[in-house]
Amino acid sequence: MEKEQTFVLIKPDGVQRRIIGRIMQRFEDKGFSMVAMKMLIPNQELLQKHYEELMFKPFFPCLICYMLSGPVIAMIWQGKDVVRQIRSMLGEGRNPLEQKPGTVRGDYALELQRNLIHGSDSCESAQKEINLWFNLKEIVDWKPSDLNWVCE
Ligand code: DAT
Ligand code: MG
Repeated sequence: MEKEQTFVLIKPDGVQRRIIGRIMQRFEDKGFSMVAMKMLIPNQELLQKHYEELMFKPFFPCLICYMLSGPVIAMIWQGKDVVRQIRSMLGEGRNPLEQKPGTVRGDYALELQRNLIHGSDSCESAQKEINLWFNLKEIVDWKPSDLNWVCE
């Protein structure tokens, strides 16, 4: 069974625009399993850690302010090649205007900052982000009953 995991965050605009379900549907349809989920309003400290690599970018204060503006949905998704697959399903490249139709950002977003969703960009950052946003006991170990029909 493929245990690769990735961290996905539906940002405040995704929650306010009521497209949580449609986004999650895409990942379920592909054959991935959700193993943790919670809604929260993140605090500044958590966001600063999450985006620590961008700390010195001029847009950083604006990014933090936007991410603090309402509830988000934090999730862990599991499955074969899930880190790379979900990045491509989001629309890799942060500018939604450059994403293809069929991707989340390509279908639902127009702006660089209001790009709806975050997905880990590597297995290493997935582990780091999962540890930052979740406790071990919030992660559910389960096996979908159709898994043998999805993966060979
Ligand atoms: P991604 O979200 O595709 O992983 P990233 O990690 O480089 O992109 O940047 C994180 C977020 O920061 C991104 O989703 C939107 C915001 N951002 C990046 N570059 C920006 C810019 N030049 N102006 C405004 N916001 C920006
Ligand atoms: Mg990133």
